[in-house]
Amino acid sequence: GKRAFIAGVADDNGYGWAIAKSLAAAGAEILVGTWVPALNIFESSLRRGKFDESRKLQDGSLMEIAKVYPLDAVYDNLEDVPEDVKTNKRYAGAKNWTVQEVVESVKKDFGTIDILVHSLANGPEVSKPLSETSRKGYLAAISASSYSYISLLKHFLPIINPGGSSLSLTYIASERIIPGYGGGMSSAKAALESDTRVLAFEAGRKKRIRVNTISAGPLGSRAAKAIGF
Ligand code: ZID
Repeated sequence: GKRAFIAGVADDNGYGWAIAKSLAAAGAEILVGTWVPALNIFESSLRRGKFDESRKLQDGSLMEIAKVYPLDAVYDNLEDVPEDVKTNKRYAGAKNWTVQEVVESVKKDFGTIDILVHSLANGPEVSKPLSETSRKGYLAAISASSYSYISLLKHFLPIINPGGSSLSLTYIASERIIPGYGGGMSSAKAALESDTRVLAFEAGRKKRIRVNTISAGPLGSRAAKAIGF
């Protein structure tokens, strides 16, 4: 069977959860990466059976998540983490959640993966038009929504089995004007799409690994509701 790591699952409403279910139904072993501030509530909801109804697969069995890894994909390693985040109450309780540390843990626990899914994005100024977006907000959107994918692929590449596959989620606002998708999120998706082409070339040459991005349709996820979509 194949093993998949899905980054960006913190409830049962988003694309990450739905993709995990499809992969589980196809027989894959499921590992997820959950944003650190959302970790406790996600794990306790899982444990208390709150997701049991939506864990149901077509054949009546429940999706199993082999392991939940805390992850903050805007930090590549511990040296990147500022002091105020390190000591933040929501972060101090978890450990090994930078991209490099998560990949080291997955390697230690499971050895390799076959499928990497990036289902995460964040744009703190998404509700501001691009022309009113701050430098800080713009760079934060790119860091969380675009570079996070480069970083995950870069660190996972050595432990993705040849012939494996990698996927992210994009949005048509990269190409067309969609008012309301501001804060540099349209730019972040344009970068993600361009990077997908370049990374497909590089990872294909290096390890026969496919790199794709899917332009998603509307889904009432937590992220979509937060921006009023
Ligand atoms: P989600 O909230 O389920 O997933 C986002 C996850 O990212 C959450 O679990 C967060 O905790 C996590 N996260 C945020 N920051 C970090 C971080 N630094 N480190 C680790 N995790 C983090 O929402 P989702 O399922 O909507 O989002 C998944 C992907 O789908 C994202 O790349 C979206 O941009 C993409 N996507 C979603 C939609 C949608 O409708 N839900 C659309 C396009 C792309 C879209 O907005 N018409 C109108 C709107 C849309 C499409 C068509």
